[in-house]
Amino acid sequence: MQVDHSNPITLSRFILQDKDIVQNNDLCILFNSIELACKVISSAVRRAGLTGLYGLDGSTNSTGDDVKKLDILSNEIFINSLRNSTKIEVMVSEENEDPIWVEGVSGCKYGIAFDPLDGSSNIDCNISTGTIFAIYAMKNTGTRRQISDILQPGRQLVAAGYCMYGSSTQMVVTYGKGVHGFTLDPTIGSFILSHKNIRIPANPKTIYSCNEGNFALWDAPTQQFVQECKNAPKPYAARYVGSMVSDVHRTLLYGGIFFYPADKKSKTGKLRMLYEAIPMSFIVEQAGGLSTNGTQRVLDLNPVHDLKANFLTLTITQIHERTGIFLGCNRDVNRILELYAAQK
Ligand code: P6P
Repeated sequence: MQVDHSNPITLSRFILQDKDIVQNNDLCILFNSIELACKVISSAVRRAGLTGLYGLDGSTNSTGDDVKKLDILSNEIFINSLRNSTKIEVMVSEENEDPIWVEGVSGCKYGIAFDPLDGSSNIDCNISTGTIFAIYAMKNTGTRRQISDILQPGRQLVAAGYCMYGSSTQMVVTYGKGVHGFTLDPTIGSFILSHKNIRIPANPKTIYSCNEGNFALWDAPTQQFVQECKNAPKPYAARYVGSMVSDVHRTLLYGGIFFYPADKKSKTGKLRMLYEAIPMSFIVEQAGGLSTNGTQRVLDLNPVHDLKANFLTLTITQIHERTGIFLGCNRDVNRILELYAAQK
């Protein structure tokens, strides 16, 4: 896409000019806050080596991962910017055990789940990282606040996006009308429309992306799929960054498949439903692709579900719930679905 530098289309202008959304100024204001947070995080990430922000700060986050200083800072940046937006009632962050309820804004339309700096294990070796977010409509805007408002199936998402801190800083967003990419122009400090209406290629590249070190832990359909990729007449290329934003971004632009299945060690998968799997699945489907956990569409998974054990029914309302995921072009995800269906 050719960018007209004399008439740049910023994220705000792009949203405001969309007739479906322009009445929804709240969402425009919310995206402005997200944009500001991502610009500040991008600046911190790019200066990390100079400001000593690398390395662990010694704590562990709500999910037991070692926390890097940039994680903490990115989380604070995102929380502060969203709180100042006055449009968010509740936040779920990978870095916080419990939901963050914003005071003085009850009756807001939105809740948000985010991973402020996904792929942070790559920070010290300067591999790209990213911010992932999912915006939910609060069902109950009454005074009684309940986390079930944000524990909704992904098909009910209002919007989703990620910001990738790679060779350039790029934000990819969807609010249900296609997927659009904006590149940060550091000379003017604005995200400029650079990839309008991103679609997974109709002739997708043959790429599979996974942590193949887990091969022995996978179940048979996943193992068979990888063997088929290797034995194809034109063998697939293996590409894996280990940073979900990077691996999904490449899959979105080139095609192929990214997956992190549930396995013998991580029986419910590794990636988080609310702020990794669901937002990325919404984006990939909006770009013409598919996303499944092997048997179900990820956007149909319900984060609130009952666990029956010994005549007890425990309702799981884990905001850090995990899931297996296979996402990408129809050719490859449909093959996964066939292999899992044949296993039944
Ligand atoms: P592994 C990063 O820690 C992350 O959450 C995702 O960004 C990435 O896709 C995955 O974990 C990598 O996990 O086990 O391959 O290091």
